[in-house]
Amino acid sequence: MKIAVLGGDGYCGWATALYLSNRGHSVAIVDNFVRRLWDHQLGVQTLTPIRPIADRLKAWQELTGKNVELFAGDVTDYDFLSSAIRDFEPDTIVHFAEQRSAPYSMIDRKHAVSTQVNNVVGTLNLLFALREYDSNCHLVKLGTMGEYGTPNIDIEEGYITIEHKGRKDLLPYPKQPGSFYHLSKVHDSHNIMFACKIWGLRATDLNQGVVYGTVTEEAAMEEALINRFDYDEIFGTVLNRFCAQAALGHPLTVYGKGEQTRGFLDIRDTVRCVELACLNPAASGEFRVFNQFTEQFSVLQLAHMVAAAGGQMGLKVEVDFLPNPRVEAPEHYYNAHHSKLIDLGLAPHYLSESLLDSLIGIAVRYRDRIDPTLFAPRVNWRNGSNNRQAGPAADVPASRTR
Ligand code: NAD
Ligand code: USQ
Repeated sequence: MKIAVLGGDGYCGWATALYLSNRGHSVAIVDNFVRRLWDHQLGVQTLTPIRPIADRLKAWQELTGKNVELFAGDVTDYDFLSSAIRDFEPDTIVHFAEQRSAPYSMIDRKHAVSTQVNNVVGTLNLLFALREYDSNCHLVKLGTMGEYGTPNIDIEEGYITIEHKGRKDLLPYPKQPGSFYHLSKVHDSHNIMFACKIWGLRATDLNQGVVYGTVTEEAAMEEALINRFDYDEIFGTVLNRFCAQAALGHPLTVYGKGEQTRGFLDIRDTVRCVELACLNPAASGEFRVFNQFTEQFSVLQLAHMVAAAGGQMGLKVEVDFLPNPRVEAPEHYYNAHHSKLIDLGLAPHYLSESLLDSLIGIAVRYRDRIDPTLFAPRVNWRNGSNNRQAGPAADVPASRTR
């Protein structure tokens, strides 16, 4: 297949682009590298030393003989996006190119607005570009499990049958997201569903859980292909952060009592799920939703797993309970269904099998690059625009230097 990977220089996108290229698909990356700019502005950097995109693509070409095309530009620029799509002529477009951090979107008004403009406008542009180019081209869009929030009933895969006053209907599952970032994903979902209905587009919304790990077969082939591993308070996701903290002997930063439960998956399963969605496209006019995660854990369960695995590696790991900077249910029911990707052939990698190698091992290897001042959470959901005073991590450009 010809597959365009929007956001292909990012964490999920880079792993996906290489994986699809390695499986024989013809791949193009579309990215404006704004994520590298945000890191710079915030004074943070990935634990792993990622190379510039030109070096990455050259290394891949030299190693495998496979060419991944690059279209450098902003998906919120419609003329750029539509011409890139017409030039490459993809069968499928995988859309990762969004601002994806909840804390970033909660820094202040400016960051909330820029997150929603970047994400909602980019996706809207893509819908119009698809209609203009070829409505048969399949859109595989990265959504998030956080669109649903934490309701006191089971979470279904996208839709729920509701009976009301004697009548029944199959309706989009209610959305109760927990940040302006997560809200941007809900707005995207609504726009995509509407475009499928009116223009007959075909789309799959992958409501992905929290991704962990950095090692995929392709990214591990050579140092120049290494993927990013974020551990700072803005872009670091919880398990990656805990592993970096364990590697440095810093107490694990559990927010609140750590009873928040979420769906998680290994990055090796992210790439496989995307491939499965590409190979089994939605029907014309169909807006399909898959819940993309493999296991669910509470934050405290994760902390205990990291402490136990770290202990086996000779690391002394303590757990710290910090006041939760986010507004989220301290304790809640969580049972989210996730069978559609398994039905298509996903064979999950489980956390208990990968934690040592893929996560703590990498964190220990690059331990000298860890800046412990990036661990403390400074962005507080309750502060509105006052997070600009909360610390250098919250300001742009950052005064924080390493
Ligand atoms: P990332 O920040 O590492 O990568 C995103 C990439 O998109 C970056 O390379 C960035 O430069 C690019 N980008 C952003 N806006 C763009 C624009 N306007 N034009 C062109 N390129 C742009 O993020 P990630 O962790 O790889 O996440 C990718 C997608 O997956 C996001 O949509 C995110 O919401 C979703 N997701 C991620 C996770 C996770 O745990 N990382 C979990 C669930 C869903
Ligand atoms: N948490 C801690 N300690 C930390 C960091 C986080 O206890 O040091 C807690 C948070 O309070 C939250 C949970 O861990 O309850 C998950 O936080 P996270 O930062 O790992 O993940 P989140 O903000 O939800 O966002 C990440 C990605 C986002 C994606 C989402 C999937 O950054 O792009 O959409 O995971 S989901 O959570 O399913 O919505």
